[in-house]
Amino acid sequence: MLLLAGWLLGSMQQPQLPIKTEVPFPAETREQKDARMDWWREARFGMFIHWGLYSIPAGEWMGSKGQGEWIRDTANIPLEAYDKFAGHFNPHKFDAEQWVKIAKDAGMKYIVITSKHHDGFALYDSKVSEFDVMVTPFKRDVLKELADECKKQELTLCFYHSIMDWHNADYLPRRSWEVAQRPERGADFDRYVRYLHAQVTELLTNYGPIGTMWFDGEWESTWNHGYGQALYNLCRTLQPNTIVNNRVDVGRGGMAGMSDAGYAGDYGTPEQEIPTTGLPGVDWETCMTMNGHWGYNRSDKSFKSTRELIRNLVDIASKGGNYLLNVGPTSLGEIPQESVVRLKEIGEWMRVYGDSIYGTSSSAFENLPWGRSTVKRRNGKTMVFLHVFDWPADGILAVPGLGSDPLRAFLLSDDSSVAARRDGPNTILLLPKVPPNADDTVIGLEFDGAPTIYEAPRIEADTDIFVNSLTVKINTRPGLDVRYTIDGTPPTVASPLSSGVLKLDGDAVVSAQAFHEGSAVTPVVVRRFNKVPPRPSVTPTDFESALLAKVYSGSWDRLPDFGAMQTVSSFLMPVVSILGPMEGEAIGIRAEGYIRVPKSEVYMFELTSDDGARLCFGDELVVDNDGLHSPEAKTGAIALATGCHAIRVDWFNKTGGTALRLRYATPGDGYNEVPAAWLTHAR
Ligand code: FHN
Repeated sequence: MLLLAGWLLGSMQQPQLPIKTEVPFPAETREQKDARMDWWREARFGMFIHWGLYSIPAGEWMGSKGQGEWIRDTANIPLEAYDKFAGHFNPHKFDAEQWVKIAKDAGMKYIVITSKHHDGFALYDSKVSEFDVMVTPFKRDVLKELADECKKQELTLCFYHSIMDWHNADYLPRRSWEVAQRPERGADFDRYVRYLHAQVTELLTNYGPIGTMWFDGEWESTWNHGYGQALYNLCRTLQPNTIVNNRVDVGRGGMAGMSDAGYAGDYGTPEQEIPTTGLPGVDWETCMTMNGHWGYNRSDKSFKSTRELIRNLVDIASKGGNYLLNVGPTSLGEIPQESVVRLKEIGEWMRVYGDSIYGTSSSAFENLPWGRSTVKRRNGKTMVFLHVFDWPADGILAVPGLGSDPLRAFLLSDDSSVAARRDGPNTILLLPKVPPNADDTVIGLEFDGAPTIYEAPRIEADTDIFVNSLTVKINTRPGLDVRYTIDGTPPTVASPLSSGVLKLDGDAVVSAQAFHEGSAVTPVVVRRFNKVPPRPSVTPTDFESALLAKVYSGSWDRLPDFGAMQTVSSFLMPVVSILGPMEGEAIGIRAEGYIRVPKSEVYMFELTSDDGARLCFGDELVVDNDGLHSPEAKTGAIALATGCHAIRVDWFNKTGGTALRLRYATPGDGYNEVPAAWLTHAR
């Protein structure tokens, strides 16, 4: 088959690019990139479609119902057995016109569909693969039909293409459980990369203009920056205007989705999460399922409400991002009714309020207690859209920190005017008692030019507790007087001016507010700090170095009570990290012992894990990072007296990658690994 690939590549005018290079695609100016990204930044909202052979088992295998598009791996289905699904793929209800219309009516502007997921099955007529839709009873090129419909209905078509491939014999590594049945002998990864390039060439040659190439599965050890850069270059060579996500390369930092500098990719891809703040100057898109699975799972009825989906879209747009909302069609080719209903309702909202989403940029306000805001500049004016989630029962809405008076304020639902007046640091809007839309009613404020918005001061400190003393920073704002109190009373123009740093020796309630020309112009911000006694140390008598780790076997979505379970094995854990006995899937550990700290202080702990983990001191839970997730860190703090303290780390991995790391910091210092010398256990 690969000989055929070579011949076909020639016939497809495969550009003669290296499959590995560190040389980036020719640089483009900021203006050129802005022009390339313009449609995507305008769009803000797209449909993700995960569809393939995995829709046939629909999440179920040998009695297990929790599977998804990973079913071949998570259910350890041998290649031969999985390939048989191809003989049953006949989605006679597939209707490209209907799918595109559902997306369009929802207010979505682009569709990203899996041309090939990790299982290696191509949803299109690939001349370089025998594992595609043309060998199924269906025998129709799904992507071609979607491309034609997207053109007709004026949506942009994009492809998700997996770098990881569990079917192609040249892809490495194999799944750990199938190495015996599928030895790696004879596999040639560079030959696989040429195959990957050939398929990407087909996708960017035969289906018209493609908006984005959404790569995925870049995290395994065989993929590297050289391959990633070359694949990015290929896409941009074939279609210079296409946009390529950051998963083409290896610079992405886990599910948070953003890349380090120096790696290929035009935008970040947070997954199943929304960044806590906007990322100025960075293009990013949150992808998210409507229920708990990307691929169709017939048992999973845990669909997010329409309200939650609308508010996610608004929250993301208020931070300058795009929302790629997923549907997982059935093996018959139908988008699940639960998704259809939600998309229809979102579309009803978008028809009224879409102007406050499309082409907007991140919020002018850092924090609005009752909702979000988006901003759009148009015809020399600035539109500030206020998204009110929590409607005031009395119809009086306080907008904090607005230093300019709007030319007009109005409800987007009917263009009716809204009365506005100033009250100290707030602009007060007088609204109807009943919101036009309970999920999110949008108020437009129109300004001549950019409005002045005063950001509330920030009270910053490593922790809210301290043992000896604590340094607190109250940031100042250029042109503003930031004044503060430490007794819980609101600041006045007579209160002390913040110099930026405040040293606390005892409990305090710190309040800060910004003043301009003697008038308060921001809300008061408040933060409580407490001086606490350190947790008394213990004196273990007979101990030796390292934590004692007990191993458990099972498949969990959250940490179980290991204490009530049968241990499979045990080992010594000199540092809190992924060690040999922890490699693999469906595994858990409980590591227990003591940590010896050198001084009485507040210790902040950062626990990074994939999947879930928890850190306890005795019965006190200090860090909770439980749940199914890719590598992510959570932090917590505890005051400890000099000496030994009982410590316990629980961790589990269900499937896929693993991660476990524990770091510590004390106020004012950076995080460091917990030294092995600090860790012991009772003999
Ligand atoms: O492994 C894939 C998963 O199946 C799904 O495609 C998501 C969607 O972004 N991406 C990977 C998990 O991060």
